[in-house]
Formats: sequence, structure tokens, C-alpha cells
Amino acid sequence: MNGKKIKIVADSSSDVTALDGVAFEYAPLKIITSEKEYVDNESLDIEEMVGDLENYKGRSSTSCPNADDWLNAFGDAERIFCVTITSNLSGCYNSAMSAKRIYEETYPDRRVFVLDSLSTGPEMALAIDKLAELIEAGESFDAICDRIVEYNKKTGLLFMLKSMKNLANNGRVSPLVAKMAGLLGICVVGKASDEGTLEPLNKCRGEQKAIHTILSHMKEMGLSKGKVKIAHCFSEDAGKALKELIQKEFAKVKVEIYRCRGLCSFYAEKGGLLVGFEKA
Ligand code: X90
Repeated sequence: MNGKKIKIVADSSSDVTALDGVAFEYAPLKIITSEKEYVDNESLDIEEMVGDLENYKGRSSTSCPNADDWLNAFGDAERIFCVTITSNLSGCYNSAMSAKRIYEETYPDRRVFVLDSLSTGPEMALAIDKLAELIEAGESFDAICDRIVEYNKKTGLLFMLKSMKNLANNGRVSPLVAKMAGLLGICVVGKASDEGTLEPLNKCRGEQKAIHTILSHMKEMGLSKGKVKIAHCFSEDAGKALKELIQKEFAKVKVEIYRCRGLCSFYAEKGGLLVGFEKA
């Protein structure tokens, strides 16, 4: 790819807004109520949005970028690696594939690869970091496509949720599952399934129990070294507690904590944690 303009592009559910060393652009999703439309970009005041939504009783939903939005994010890059939220819960992947077809037809010497992460948030962020690493190492376009597909199979996403109201209202989990999370003091721990759906695993009484449960799932799935990314929705303390637990047992694991941006905040809701990790 020597001399070619290379770019990584993702939808805003990855919570990544910029990268060092490699060109990056994101296509924002939108959070919509009858009163307001929130665009998930850097101008979004997430605290204000979460506060508004807490008091708002009407219907709320989200919408994914369309092909034009993706084309804007592609810009004029010649080699594009695009990462999307799971195609099983969102239209992002489909619209990115439409954009890829249009882009490659319009510019026959340019290429776009779209990775369906089958996940979201911090697991997408891990894939984005890996892409940047492979690009900086000077790997070829085709080699990077193969490597990122393999890498994505070796990463996982676990989560802890205190409310699943917005997920249920938008048909992303069954109302029955959402009911468990609605109970006072109950945290639902779950994972992104291999098919890219939301799979509840445990009902935990209290945050401490939930964090320990997340750690034991990570161990079962082969955590030992490598990277962990924790995205929290106003639950930094829980995130830090999990970070400490991990580092006490696995000194070699690098753990990063940050706040969810708009889309993940809407669905994870206050008190939610998303944990992306490398399995083995
Ligand atoms: O296209 C759209 O409108 C976006 C729909 C996204 C729906 C799901 C977002 C989930 C965000 C919640 C916990 C993690 C679940 C992971 C499942 C793969 C975060």
C-alpha cells in the first residue's frame, strides 16, 4: 500500500474519535426522541443526553448512518478499513457495504474492506487498534483483511447492565430478559454471542458480584495477557474496581478505562459497563 492514502473508518458505537499515526474517521449514529435528535459526535454532551433521557417518558430510538454518511467518512482515501457494530443488531454493516459498492464502482482503483465486528464498543476499539498496528507495520491490504478477521474471532465483549429498558423498547432484547435488569440492585452480566447478539449470562445481586462474575468469564475465555478496554456509562468506580481485580491477577494485562459515547450510553444506560478483551 506504499504511497496510498489509507484510512480506518468506524461507526460511532466504537467510542473511538481519533487515532495517533493513522487517518481515522467515524460515521455517527443518532439517538432520537420526539423532542430532540442527538448526533453521536464530539459535540454531543453525553451527560446532558443521559439526564434528558432519564426524565423523558416518551419513545426513543436510534438510527444508523446511511450509505452517504459512510461515503463522507471514506473521504478520498484509497484503501479503507471499515469496522461496524454487529449486523445482527444494527443496519450499520449493510449501509457500509452499500457505500463500499458505490465507492469501488466510482473509483475502480480504490478498495474498501468492511469488518462486521459482531460486537460493539470496546471490542470494536480493539479491532481498530489492531488495524492501526498492522497498517503501521506496512502489511498489504489483503493480509490486513485476513489478519483482522482472525483477530476479531479472538477478542470478546462482556457487559454489565443495570437497566435494559432502551434495549427492550427498541427490540434488541426480549422484554422478559429486560425485566431482570429492571429489578432493584440486579445487574445483568452477559456477552456478545458468536452470532453478534446480546446473550445474558447471569443475574447478579450488586455491582461487586457482577464485576467478579465478569472476571471469571474472562478467565474461562482465556484472558492471560494482552489488552482489556473498559467503557463505562457513569460507572467509573465499577470500571476501576474491575481494572484492579484484573491487574491483581494478571500483571501483564494492559487495562484502559474510558467513558462510553452517545450510542453506547443510550443502550448501556447509567451504571453500565462494556468490557472488550483479548482471549488468548
Ligand atoms: O442501528 C442502530 O440504530 C443501532 C442499534 C444498536 C443496538 C445495540 C447496541 C448495544 C450497545 C449494550 C450492551 C452490549 C451488547 C453487545 C451485543 C453484541 C451496548
